[in-house]
Amino acid sequence: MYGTILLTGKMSSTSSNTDSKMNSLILELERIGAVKFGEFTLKSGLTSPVYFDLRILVSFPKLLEEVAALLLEKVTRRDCVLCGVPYTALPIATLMSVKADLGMVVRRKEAKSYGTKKMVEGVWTEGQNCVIVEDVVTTGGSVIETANLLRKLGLTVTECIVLLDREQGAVDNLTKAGISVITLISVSKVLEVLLGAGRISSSTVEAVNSFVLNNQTQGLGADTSSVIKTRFETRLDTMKNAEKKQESTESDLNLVSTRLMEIMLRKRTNLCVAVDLTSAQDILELVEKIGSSVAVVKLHADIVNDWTEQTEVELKKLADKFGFLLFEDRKLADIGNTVRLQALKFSSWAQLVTVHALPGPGVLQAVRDLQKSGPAGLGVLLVAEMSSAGNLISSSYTQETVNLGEKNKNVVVGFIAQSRVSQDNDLIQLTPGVHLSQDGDETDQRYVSPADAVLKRGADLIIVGRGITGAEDPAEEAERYKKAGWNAYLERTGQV
Ligand code: 5IU
Repeated sequence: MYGTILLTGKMSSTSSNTDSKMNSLILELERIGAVKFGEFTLKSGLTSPVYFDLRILVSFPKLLEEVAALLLEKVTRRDCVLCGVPYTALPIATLMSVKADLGMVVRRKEAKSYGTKKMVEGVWTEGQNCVIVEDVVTTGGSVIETANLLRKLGLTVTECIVLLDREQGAVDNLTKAGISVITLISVSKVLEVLLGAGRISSSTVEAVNSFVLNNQTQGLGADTSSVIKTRFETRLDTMKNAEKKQESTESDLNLVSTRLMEIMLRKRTNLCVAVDLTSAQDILELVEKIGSSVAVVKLHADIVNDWTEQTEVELKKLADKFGFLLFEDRKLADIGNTVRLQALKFSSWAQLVTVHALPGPGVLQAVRDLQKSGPAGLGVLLVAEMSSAGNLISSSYTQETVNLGEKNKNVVVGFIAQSRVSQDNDLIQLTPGVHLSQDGDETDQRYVSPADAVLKRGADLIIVGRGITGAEDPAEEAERYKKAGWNAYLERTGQV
């Protein structure tokens, strides 16, 4: 099968020759199951329609050798040592090292607890070049981490050779970290070849393309002010560290708000769309159109005439595909036991729910009890203020609500409010009553613009309903609100 194996490290093949080698490599990777399509939960918690498992290459020595040979063709310098990022790239780098007679260094995952406590094994000279070898890159984070360690130890790292790029921003991130990247295969190439060979359908191609597009990681906040970055990233870091130390993250942190912050930064959006439609089909069609623009989709399941479990399944699929949270705006307000039973009805698909603080702390305890039932749990948004004219919420009720939220950050994500009710940066403010061209509706709704909601009222996210759902082109309108909301957010947080 792999009769002609190139191991000279020279650029000896013509481009069509290289193309056909690449095509057969992709077909082989799919055949052995190193490339899979379906539904896969990634480390990040996201569901991906494609999965690359190159760890299994070690069971296919000829293919492993071919991969090493093709990667070696990309290493142009001979004054370097190689370093494979553990573990998958280690055997690949080893083969490359042997065939090209280039030295290798091995990075440990954990420092030894005895002897020299070295993090990197091997011999090198101060300033010597090191080329990193990696199997798959998504954010490029592991390569950057490896490069930083090697640099600390005196090696010069400017280059990385990658077998497969998921095209989600790694090249950008690595370039910014001073590492130039050469990739052998991209996700687009994989899709093109497998589609051409009839191994996958065009709907699979579409699903993967959409996942890649909606899950870009480059420059997390490259155009984001340092204030938002500090606010959100401190939180994300705390979360990751707790996870690493396997500490319980239940006590003072809330997974849903971390996920929400992460989505906002990644998609650069602070838009929540209120999809107040009464037909399930209409809802799904609309969400498909606006999915790439939003951080949150807000629903009232109880206004939908034909809501079924299938609606929940389809909504979850869209949420995974586009990367947004589902928010059931139920406004729970009963005693704990009833609230627990009510929340059980939607905790399998929603990650956010509105709650009135008026029953007291028991209402939060009821939701907290359900936190473990969903993949990311259920987070509470307390109704601190309302947009409707003549509403009965008093300033002392607002204050009591805020106090309750600030004391229960393990279950409370933030507030629905018309002004900056809390100074606690861990809590997120969502502001409804936002429209670009109207002051109100024919009943009691009062509107402000996205810019005013963010700049004057302190919204972290704007909630927009009919401004988008009633537009002729909801996709285009969602983009317009997204831009208006995010630009205002950058402006505000840059000024703080
Ligand atoms: N909503 C408000 N105001 C509030 C609260 C909730 O408008 O104070 I609390 C909900 C109602 C609707 C959405 O689902 O937000 C706003 O939709 P329109 O943008 O279509 O008005």
